[in-house]
Amino acid sequence: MSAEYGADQIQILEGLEAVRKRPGMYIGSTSVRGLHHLVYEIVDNAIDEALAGFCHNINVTINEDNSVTVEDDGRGIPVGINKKAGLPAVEVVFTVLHAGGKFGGGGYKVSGGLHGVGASVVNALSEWLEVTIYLDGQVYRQRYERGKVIYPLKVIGTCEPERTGTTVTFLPDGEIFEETIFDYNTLKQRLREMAFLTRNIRIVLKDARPGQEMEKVFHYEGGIKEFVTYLNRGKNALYPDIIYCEGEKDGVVVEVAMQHNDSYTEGSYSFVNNITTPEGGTHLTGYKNALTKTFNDYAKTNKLLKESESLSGDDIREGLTAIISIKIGEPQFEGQTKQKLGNSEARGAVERVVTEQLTVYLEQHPQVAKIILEKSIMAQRAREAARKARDLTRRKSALDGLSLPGKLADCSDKDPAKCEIYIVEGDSAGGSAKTARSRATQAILPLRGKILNVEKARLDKIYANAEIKAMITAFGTGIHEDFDITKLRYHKIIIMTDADVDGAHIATLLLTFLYRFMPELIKQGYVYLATPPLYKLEKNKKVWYAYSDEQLADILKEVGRDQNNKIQRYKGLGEMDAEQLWETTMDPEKRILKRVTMDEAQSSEIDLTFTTLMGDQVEPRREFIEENAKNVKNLDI
Ligand code: TTJ
Repeated sequence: MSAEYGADQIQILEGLEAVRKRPGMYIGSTSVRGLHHLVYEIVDNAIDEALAGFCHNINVTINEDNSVTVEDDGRGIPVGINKKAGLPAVEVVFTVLHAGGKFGGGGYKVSGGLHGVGASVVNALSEWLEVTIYLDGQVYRQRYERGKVIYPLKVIGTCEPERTGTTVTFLPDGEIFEETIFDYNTLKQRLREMAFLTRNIRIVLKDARPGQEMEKVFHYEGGIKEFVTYLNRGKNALYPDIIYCEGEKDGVVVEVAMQHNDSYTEGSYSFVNNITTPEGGTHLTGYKNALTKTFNDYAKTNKLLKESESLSGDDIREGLTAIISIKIGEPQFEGQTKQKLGNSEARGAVERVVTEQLTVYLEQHPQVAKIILEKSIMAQRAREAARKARDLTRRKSALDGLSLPGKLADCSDKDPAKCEIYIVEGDSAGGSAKTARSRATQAILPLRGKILNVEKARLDKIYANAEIKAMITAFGTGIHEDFDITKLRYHKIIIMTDADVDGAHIATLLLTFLYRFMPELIKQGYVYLATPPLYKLEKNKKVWYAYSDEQLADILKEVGRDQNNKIQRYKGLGEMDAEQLWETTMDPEKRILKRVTMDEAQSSEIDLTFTTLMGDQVEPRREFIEENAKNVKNLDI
């Protein structure tokens, strides 16, 4: 350990010690999410250097020992002595806890750049961290362990004078994090997002771990325009352009890109200083105001709408994919999770930039304007029809009291906490489930055939759909503005479909419906997937069930492979009799349920996950964590 300890150093150590004592305050949590947050904190610093115009390449590598290296070609963190601290600036960056932790209330990220408070936090939470700086032909290095300086900044060699940049490698501390293994795909999603939001930066993500080597380059010359193209991939765009507005007002840099597709759902994602704001805020309000006003004005001026009529914002944004990205010096965040932008100047800035530029765009592109307005007017009519249909059902249920769907075999217990509803694909499987169930607490709702894809249907059609109506009435919560979670009749909503591609597809359609219409059910953890077995193995009157190919292989290894084995491959729930269905999939003592999770912060990634699943028919399973640890141990899902 270097030098004597002055008061400043003691203060520094106390600061980082506080981070180690309450890591959640600084990085949100010590779960796998917090773990990945460390990487973003470091990358943010390099992104700042890119925003300042000095950095063009960022390399992120997951190393063999599960440490991570972040490398940039910026100017290099200054190495000169910082007067106030009496230490090299780089040492200050890594050892002095900057004011106002991200999650600690009080302010947000402040510092030289827009980001950059995180480096000392990452350092404090790392078993070790090494920084290397290429600057003025010298290579500097310093090492820290759990935030403590191991040696003073030293020169370890020379480099070409043109070579500048910063390289940081750190190993997350196993004493702090519940999980220390990085997930390539998680980093990939966020780094891709960062690359879209920072036009022209080139980010290379590498996984160097043996057996899982991967590499991906993110470089988008079009920035957020390309982001919109990416989000609309696999959908049908209504016109070829990406509408793009950019400008600066009152110190707020505004960028908006948008394009409609032929779907009926809106996908707007807003960012402040490259950080996603799932709860929106003033910038999003400004954007929405501008859109509604500009399209209504245009429609009236051009006689596409009567003076007395007007389109709602929702109508105009039906099928619209948009990125709203602003950069602001001192963002203020509000709301419970501090994710909602509060700066009032942001509303005005976005509103003015978008109104001005969208007005010009529409005047110059009357064809595009016409396409959008035709869609908006259709949306308005459908919304009107849906409202009438809903009013009708509301009135009906007020008259009849709550009338449950005819197909529902309800349970007798009335305590929602004890009750479960199985949503079962197909009448025959529904029949077995009705026989098999435990009547007191398990209700069965069989659904016929394919479920309506709510991504591809308008509201009026959705409300007219029998299966959807049955689910809404069975759950008891209502939807949209009527939604009331306290009226939920079952605290477990269990989707039970065949363990094949079709079954996965149906499960995905059901989840899409829940995600779009009753997201609270997923957020609060009420939605589950049942796991029917794939195989039954019989040998000498003994029976095993396997829920994956790997598990079957394991069982075979244990019992031995010989001709006494009778292996049955289940293709559908219908192949099991009621007793087997109970034993393998419904008995609370033995079944495996996977709880469906949704990141509380809904981001473009989640939406993408759903759209991707819908498009590619990938099994939804990987998205879900398992409940029931006792059973899961010997499973490989
Ligand atoms: C500060 O102002 C003078 C020129 O350099 C500026 C700076 O700090 N640049 C900078 C920091 N570039 N890259 C970083 C950086 C990169 C990584 C990977 C990690 C950290 C903590 C900072």
